[in-house]
Amino acid sequence: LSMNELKRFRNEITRFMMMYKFALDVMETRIGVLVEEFQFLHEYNPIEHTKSRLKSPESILNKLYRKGGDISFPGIRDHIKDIAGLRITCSFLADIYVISDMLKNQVDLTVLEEKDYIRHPKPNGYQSLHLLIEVPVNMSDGQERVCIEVQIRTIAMDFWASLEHKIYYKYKQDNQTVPARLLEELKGAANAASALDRQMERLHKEVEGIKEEQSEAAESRDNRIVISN
Ligand code: 0O2
Repeated sequence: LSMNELKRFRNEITRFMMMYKFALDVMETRIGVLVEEFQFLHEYNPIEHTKSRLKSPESILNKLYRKGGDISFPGIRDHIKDIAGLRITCSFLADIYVISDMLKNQVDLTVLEEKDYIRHPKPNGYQSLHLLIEVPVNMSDGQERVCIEVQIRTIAMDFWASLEHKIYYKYKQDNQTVPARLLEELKGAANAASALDRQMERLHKEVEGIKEEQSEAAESRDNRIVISN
């Protein structure tokens, strides 16, 4: 390759990756807007934190190689759907579906695929809601529709997935099979995380119910005062 060709190629890669970064920026802004409005209406924040990441060119190429796609920009676009990833960690189980429904209701976003590993956990116990979402990004020469992977989960699911990833990393890296006892224990830990999620959700609903009763009681007290005046 000549120096000029090399430069052109480097610019193409940079612009290609920029598109995914912009798509993440767009999504993060939208999530921020939803959360602020939700907090105003319901007096609590359903999101603990969000984290976005761009896949490195090296792991894009590794994945492309595994999937058998050709090394071209359209090849990468078609085969690798998680170049841009956004992880949303929610407080309670129900919040996951609230956030997912709010995203689905945005007319210019297209949900290409949904995988519900909460209703149908993976055999190892992994839980999360995965959405592949096409996001409009306005570039100088027109609009691009960029696909990003959104993972929505609770703190307990995130805790399990992060540690499972760390525990398995060594085995996965060396292509070794994971010992059956480890698999079983991690599945047990996933069940414990899931039980914790259900317990916290129940407590949250109980407290919400009490708050609602209190505000209804206060409202009817106020009404009586108005009438007696
Ligand atoms: P990273 O570094 O987190 O991005 P594909 O995406 O095509 O490879 P698949 O199975 O269709 O394969 O995708 P799926 O099931 O939607 O899951 C992809 C991502 O979900 C993974 O990305 C992980 O982030 C997460 N994930 C899925 N299963 C597990 C699991 O068993 N344990 C943990 N800790 N995370 C999981 P990457 O690319 O593997 O990694």
